[in-house]
Amino acid sequence: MLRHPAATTGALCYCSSGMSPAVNWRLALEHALLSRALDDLEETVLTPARKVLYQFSARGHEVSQAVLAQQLNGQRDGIASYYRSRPLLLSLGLTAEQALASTMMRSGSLSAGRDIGVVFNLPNRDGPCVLPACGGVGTQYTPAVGWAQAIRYHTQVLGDKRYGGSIAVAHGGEASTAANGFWAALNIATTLRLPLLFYIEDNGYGISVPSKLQTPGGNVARNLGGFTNLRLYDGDGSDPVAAATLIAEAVAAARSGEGPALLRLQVPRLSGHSGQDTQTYKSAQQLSAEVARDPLTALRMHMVPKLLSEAEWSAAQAQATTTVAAALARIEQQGQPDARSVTRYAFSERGPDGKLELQQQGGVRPAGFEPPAGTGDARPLGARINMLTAIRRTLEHELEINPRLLVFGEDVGLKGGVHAATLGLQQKFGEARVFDTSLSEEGIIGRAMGMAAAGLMPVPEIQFRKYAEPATEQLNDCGTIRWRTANRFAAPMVVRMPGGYFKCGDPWHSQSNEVQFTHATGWRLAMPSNAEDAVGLLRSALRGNDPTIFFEHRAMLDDASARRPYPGDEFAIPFGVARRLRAGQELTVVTWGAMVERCERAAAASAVDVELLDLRTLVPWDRAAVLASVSATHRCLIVHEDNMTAGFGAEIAAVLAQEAFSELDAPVERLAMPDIPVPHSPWLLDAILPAPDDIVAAIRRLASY
Ligand SMILES: Cc1ncc(C[n+]2csc(CCOP(=O)(O)OP(=O)(O)O)c2C)c(N)n1
Repeated sequence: MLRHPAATTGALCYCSSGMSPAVNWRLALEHALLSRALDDLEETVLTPARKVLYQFSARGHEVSQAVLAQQLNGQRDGIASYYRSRPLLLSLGLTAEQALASTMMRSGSLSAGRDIGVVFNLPNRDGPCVLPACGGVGTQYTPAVGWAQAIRYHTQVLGDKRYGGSIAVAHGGEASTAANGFWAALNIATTLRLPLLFYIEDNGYGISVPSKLQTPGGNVARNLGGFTNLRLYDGDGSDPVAAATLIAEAVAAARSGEGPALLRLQVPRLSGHSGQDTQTYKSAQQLSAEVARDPLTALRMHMVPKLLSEAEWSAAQAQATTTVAAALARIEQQGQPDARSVTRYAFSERGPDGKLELQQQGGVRPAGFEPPAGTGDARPLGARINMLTAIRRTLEHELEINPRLLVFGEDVGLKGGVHAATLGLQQKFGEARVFDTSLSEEGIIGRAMGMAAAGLMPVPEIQFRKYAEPATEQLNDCGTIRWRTANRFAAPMVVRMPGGYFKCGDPWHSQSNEVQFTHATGWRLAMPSNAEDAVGLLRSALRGNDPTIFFEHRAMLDDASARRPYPGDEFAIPFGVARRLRAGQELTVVTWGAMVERCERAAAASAVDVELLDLRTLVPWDRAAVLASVSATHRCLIVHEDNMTAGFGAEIAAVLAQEAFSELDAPVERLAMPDIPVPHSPWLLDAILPAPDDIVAAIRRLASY
């Protein structure tokens, strides 16, 4: 057994305090046996019968997880689990029926049949809460960081005593410690000394790849010996008593307020990685050595006869089998999940009464904060301000009225952001609410997800649009949370993201590529073209109930054409409503973002009676306005900055082809960037950006078609 209690040195201590934690072994046994009985049934009956299509056995992992669950008694403990966490979930309240409904994809499944049956979630606003798990290995870590940081925020800023002494737990296998998310989380948790336990079960294999190919020497705990602010614990998970001691020590270390702890427990994986895996990569000797290390056998030796008679042990086993059989009988009666509702809950929805069908957990509303509705009436105040000031002022007001709102990202603190959108906000609201992060976009978005789950409204900044790429997995998984959990969880947040060309371009800072977000389920997307719209859309997003990308076009932040008077602290614009900038009868131009101003100039110079629509939001986009306009003008030009191929213009053109075909007097035309990265030289940039002259030419060409 290896324990490393020193926080700041690399010295490893091969000793244990020997402290015997209070474990309810009978309860641990009950949970472990329940898990084993479920695996037995699924492996021998339900998978061969194709009633379970994707089986993940936790055989070998049960006992340590059942013991860990007993330590998770903080009122607001948050657990980021993975597909082999079912014993932990069963010990935290998941019933055998819920488990079987999920793996058998029946109604009553925790994801309504939408997700793999061991990818769980357990909303809980008054006890240990299990965040929605993902299939992606390593994705669980940075959301756990967000939960841990939210614990600190709730305790220290909001004064919510329920969070006092609570911890976040990130549960993963040893191969997941090779993934980016693990390192992002480790770095943040140790830097900020967050109350987080990395609970790693090392079963020796990531599917078929041995531990020694995941980390040098095969022991990540040993390799982390020099990591500042990390307490390390390492031992044998197939010895229940030794494991219980380490678990108790590691949990206590994470609860101590001195920073994170990492516990690595070696356990045998007594089945294939999943139902399909026949383990041909293990020798017969290895397989039997693993069976000899079965923690349930060791638990039996520990309990019988000291704590339990032979007969009681057998009765406990029989009870688990009976419970699972009874659960199966009930689930067999349950129907398939409702196919008519499978498209529901990609986004927040309202019921027939007009009220939000609120998710059980995630975002400020289930936590009890109802943001004011806002108004569509602009009350312009004072002189025109640029878009940058408009954004800053809106953030400032929303920070004032919503104590759960946090603004963070690279350089957003003292510096006020590299674009200056957050200038002065840290000075006004303090470092807990407006703060710099380490350079990890996965960390920024994953953390935001965990914070949202814990009832906060995170407003992360991605410094430049292209640098959202390291966060792609977290962004995609965040967007699908509501759908994956059938509205049990959601993670409303607003990701501010400057992008597009400026005075010059380059392949790194000038990408727009907004179309990528329109394809990511669950994200709303705003691309304002002026200061007033920026205020209204940002406010709607900040008070909204869905994750939103707020794209701040760099060329517009200080452009004279985008300046408007501040429309007031309650001004909010609903998403999906285009602005008609010019009424016209000969041709419709549809555009958004920085192309709006160019199209306005072109329309004025074209001598054609142009109707100009600024979509303002792409998810949702105002199909009705575009269809109505094109039905009246019979011609349509779409102008965007994003690359031509599969840009959002292609979507609009396809909708027009399908729904307005008989109305068209000319082909729908698109003007966009060629399919190359953005060039640096202004000369080259000008050559490829749709310019007013190009737009005029296209308008005239189409008008005379
Ligand atoms: C990002 C990602 N890459 C690859 C996979 C495919 N995959 C699923 S599980 C797995 C191995 C993970 O092993 P480990 O983290 O040790 O957990 P264990 O399955 O052993 O419990 C792999 C490669 C995935 N789900 N996600």
